[in-house]
Amino acid sequence: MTGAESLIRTFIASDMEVCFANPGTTEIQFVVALDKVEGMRCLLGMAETVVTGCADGYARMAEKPAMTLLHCGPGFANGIANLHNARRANTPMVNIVGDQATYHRPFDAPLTSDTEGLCRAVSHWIRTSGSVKQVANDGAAAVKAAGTPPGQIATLIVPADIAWGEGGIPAVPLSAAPRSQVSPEVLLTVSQALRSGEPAMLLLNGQALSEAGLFASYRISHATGAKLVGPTHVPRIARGRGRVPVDRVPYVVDIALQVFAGLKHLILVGAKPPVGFFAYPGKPSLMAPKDCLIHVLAHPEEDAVAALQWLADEINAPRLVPIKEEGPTPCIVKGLFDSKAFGMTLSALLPENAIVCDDMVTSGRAIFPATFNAAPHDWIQSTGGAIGHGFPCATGAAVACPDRKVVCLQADGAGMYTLQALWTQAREKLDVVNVIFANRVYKILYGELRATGVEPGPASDTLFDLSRPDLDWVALAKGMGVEGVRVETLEGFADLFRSACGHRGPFLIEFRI
Ligand SMILES: Cc1ncc(C[n+]2csc(CCOP(=O)(O)OP(=O)(O)O)c2C)c(N)n1
Repeated sequence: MTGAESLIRTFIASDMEVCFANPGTTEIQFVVALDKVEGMRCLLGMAETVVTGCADGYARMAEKPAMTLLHCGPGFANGIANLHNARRANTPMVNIVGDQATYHRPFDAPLTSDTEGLCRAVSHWIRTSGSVKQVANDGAAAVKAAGTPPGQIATLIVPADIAWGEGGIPAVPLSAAPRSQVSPEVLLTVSQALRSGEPAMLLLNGQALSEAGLFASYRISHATGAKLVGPTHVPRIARGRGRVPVDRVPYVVDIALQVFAGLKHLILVGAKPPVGFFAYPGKPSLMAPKDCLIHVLAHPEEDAVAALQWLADEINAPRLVPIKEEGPTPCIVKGLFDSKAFGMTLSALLPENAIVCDDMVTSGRAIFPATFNAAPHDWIQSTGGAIGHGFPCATGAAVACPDRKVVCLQADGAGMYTLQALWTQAREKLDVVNVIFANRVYKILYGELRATGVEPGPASDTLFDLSRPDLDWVALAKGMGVEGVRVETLEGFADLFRSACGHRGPFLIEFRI
């Protein structure tokens, strides 16, 4: 058995069943093994950042490690932007990176690079396999590292001669340690802060954004008056009718500062302290007031749900609290695009149990409260600020959950980074409705420029204006096998979205705004 085959057999035994890939010559032995061994579905992404974005969306929805197969240092490097997003989301992922044969490396052939250096930049765990007999053990260790709470990026580099060498031995799967429990001292300190009667807020992330985590947080909020908020970019949140309505920390610093103004206790639950996305002259980096005490109830790797439930019981919060409806009633709004009106319209039509992937940039700023009362759904979003996450993330989510409708809300500039994912959607017949917000500008960057007090000049217009020529998304989608239609009004969107949701398979709506 080759080293590659022993590795693939180990992954299958570790409950990994999908391989998102863009292989090359150094990965040929893996492809041979995938041909031979049953149990792993292969998907091609026609750019590595599509592959890594797909794996991210898949793992977030499948709730288990995703696998990628990438080609040498340059292939991995192409995938870094969405690996960065995945890392920020604590997504469990195993990357197999083929590389030059060990004895060939000193000859410095063209694809030779600092593979370890490139991989280290975004991986929590990294290893280069050194022996055919050991490579499967390395793979089992990689799966364990990926699954270590809260989820990690594990990268195994496999030189070609280790992959093709005979004598591979499949390894016994290794399981990751469970989440650690929050200590009683921490729980008591936080419960005292909540009982103080001083203004308090829970900033929730990761596991705390699950339905159970949100409900326990709601009980605490109900009993103490503490407010609840999520991060600006949520890795995954359970939301919709009957679920706890929680808004995100606003992106714009001045508005975010208002959210935290007057707070005396900020309690982090799987979250980091809230900071500005960027620094701006004269504005603070930390959004919480200087005199606000920051408590950590649960670190990202700890059992946040158990901690929240314990806390809710400890402060005698009732077990059953009716969830108060917030946000507008879903209805189909007419007229031109507006973020809130779009949210209300989407709310009226979103299928039950849908998965929404959000890479909307400015078009989505007011959408969260406007979709509180949609049918129950999960919302996943780019978490690391590297744009071009929506299409691939939606693609991976659709692979993980074939029985759920995936709705990809994609800004046009960001969409151009990874539009090849549409081709993967077409080829795999994935059930995704892609909505493109075609404003034909990098609107956010015009905003950032004007915020400095300067009006755009010829350079900014060249760099931030996406027209001349206008992108034709319907044609772009068609070229990749996805049917698309253009709309210019909310009612036009509503008609088309309703009919797209009545069919299976990929579809694209270009919303000219
Ligand atoms: C990988 C990456 N490259 C570049 C940027 C810088 N950047 C941030 S937003 C943006 C433009 C976004 O434009 P678009 O997606 O059209 O959304 P809009 O601002 O129009 O809503 C760019 C280039 C980034 N965040 N990530």
